[in-house]
Amino acid sequence: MNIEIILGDITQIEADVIVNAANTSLLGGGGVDGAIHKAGGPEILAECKAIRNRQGGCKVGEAVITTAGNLNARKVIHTVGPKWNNGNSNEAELLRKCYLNCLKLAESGNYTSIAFPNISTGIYGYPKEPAAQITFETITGFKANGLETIFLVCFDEENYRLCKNYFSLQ
Ligand code: AR6
Repeated sequence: MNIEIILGDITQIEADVIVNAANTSLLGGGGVDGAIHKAGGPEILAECKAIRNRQGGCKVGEAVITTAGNLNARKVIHTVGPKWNNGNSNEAELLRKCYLNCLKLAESGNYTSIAFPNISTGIYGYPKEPAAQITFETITGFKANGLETIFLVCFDEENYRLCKNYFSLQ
């Protein structure tokens, strides 16, 4: 499995699957969620609403899949990261679950490439260093069975530097 760390905007990435850092409502928001819905167009929100009607949104640590609309991707996987609460609310395990459930969902659809943002490290306030460590451990510990390329798309220099450091250790 090939892992690429990129500094940039995830809406510009070409990959089978683009991961969104959503919220439990699946109705959109700011940050990367806002950017993905804006670039991908209304089809994504329409499918999110259908999922909401079926199962009532998405729980923290879980993931759901929709069309990618106008993005250069086949699918968007929406996952909901934990809000940082000083490490007192099982945040590390929930963040790990986000990455893992996205990877599993991508593999179950036979997709070969997936692009992640740095889940929870923006509006949800997860400190970037421990988040990068969890991202690294979860991605490198995943036994891929079809996935060939994982892009980790960092929007800010700090996440980029931290992720570069962790992933260069492998
Ligand atoms: N491409 C890649 N990464 C991005 C982009 C982009 N275009 N825009 C922001 N980031 P955030 P969260 C980075 O806040 O912390 C939303 O309102 C950003 O720099 O998008 O999981 C949802 O609806 C940061 O490193 O998501 C939820 O309510 C990372 O993406 C809430 O925010 C995640 O930041 C989720 O908060």
